[in-house]
Amino acid sequence: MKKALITGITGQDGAYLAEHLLSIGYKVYGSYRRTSSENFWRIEDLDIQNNPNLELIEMDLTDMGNIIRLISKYEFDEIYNLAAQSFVGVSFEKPTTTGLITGLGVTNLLEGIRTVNPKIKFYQASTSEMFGEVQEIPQKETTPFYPRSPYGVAKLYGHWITVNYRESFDIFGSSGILFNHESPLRGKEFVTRKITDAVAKIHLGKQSHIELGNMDAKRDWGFAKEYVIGMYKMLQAEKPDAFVLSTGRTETVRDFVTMSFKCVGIDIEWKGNNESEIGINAKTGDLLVKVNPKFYRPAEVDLLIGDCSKATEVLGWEPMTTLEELSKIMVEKDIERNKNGWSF
Ligand code: NDP
Ligand code: GDR
Repeated sequence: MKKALITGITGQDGAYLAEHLLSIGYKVYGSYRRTSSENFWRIEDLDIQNNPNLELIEMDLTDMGNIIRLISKYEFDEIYNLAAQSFVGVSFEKPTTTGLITGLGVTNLLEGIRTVNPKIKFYQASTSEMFGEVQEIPQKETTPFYPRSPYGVAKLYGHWITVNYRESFDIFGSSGILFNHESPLRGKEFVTRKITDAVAKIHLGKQSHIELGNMDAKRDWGFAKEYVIGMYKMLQAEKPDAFVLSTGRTETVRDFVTMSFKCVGIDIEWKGNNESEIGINAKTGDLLVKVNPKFYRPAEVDLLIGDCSKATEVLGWEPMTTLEELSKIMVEKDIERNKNGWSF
């Protein structure tokens, strides 16, 4: 039985990856950080919390001694590093913390592998945020990086240190350069889930409207459940490498709002622009969306669109779910949750 460690098991991708690895016969160790209250709602939602092959262990990414002891104790075959301070907006307010966890945390894990067992395969959760300011359309593995946030900069460090340990110490370290991927397990601070949760609440009469930031930002959004399979495939490939996972389609935040309201039968009409833009119900004239500049970022990534042909060719991976289908899955789940008074 193969043994995998997933750091960040309490996050969106950690939960889906655990579900996938368990389904193909892995023993999965999910690491989480010590907090005053437990945060396992995602693995509960996927109903894997009582799976005998899932073991939850406490691990602090910023503590190398702790990491070395755990790697020695459990003898993992594969480590998937998904833990991070992952919210771009917050990284402008907490750049040092973001650097320590999202950046240096990667070195701590790689040092653990180098020290205990260099044969352990390592997956690093890299990101399209490393592309940042547009250098090329679409973005692929060879596109130059130009990060636009402390998060993007920290991830770029994690990306290159993985390459460096591969070249210096022959460690099987691969990076998945994943474009935005969403699901009903997405945290509500991220824009898609913020939108689908608000649409559900507006539909149920629990909220009047939603306030958002930059409506013109364009993202390449896919379905998280499919992206974690790409992570697994990267560690089964013949050799370690970097791979883009994306859909090849980009839409604005505004488009995603329009799409999500359509799921509950509401057509939205857009008026004004920038800070004065609003979205109203085309039938009733009710205000549904308002721009609030407090959600703007000090520096923005305007346009992301990925080319995943290398992953398709080498790994046989490709995205399946359209953005319309994804927004429907998310809105329907949020309606169900809001009806049940569920707050995550
Ligand atoms: P989430 O924000 O849902 O999950 C992040 C995980 O990291 C959580 O389990 C969180 O724990 C954990 N974490 C945060 N801070 C620490 C810390 N100090 N020590 C240990 N663990 C910590 O992210 P996703 O699941 O969406 O993303 C997974 C990874 O992939 C992240 O590294 C992210 O940056 C990256 N990524 C994500 C993309 C996406 O579109 N989703 C795209 C590209 C890359 P807790 O629950 O306690 O907060
Ligand atoms: P992103 O995702 O920054 O791309 O990072 P997020 O959903 O936070 O933002 C996407 C775009 O929407 C704009 N936006 C808003 N964003 C938020 N969160 N809230 C708002 O109200 C709002 N209004 C407009 C943002 O400005 C941005 O342009 C995600 C994270 O999962 C990262 O960890 C990951 O690396 C990248 O995706 C790929």
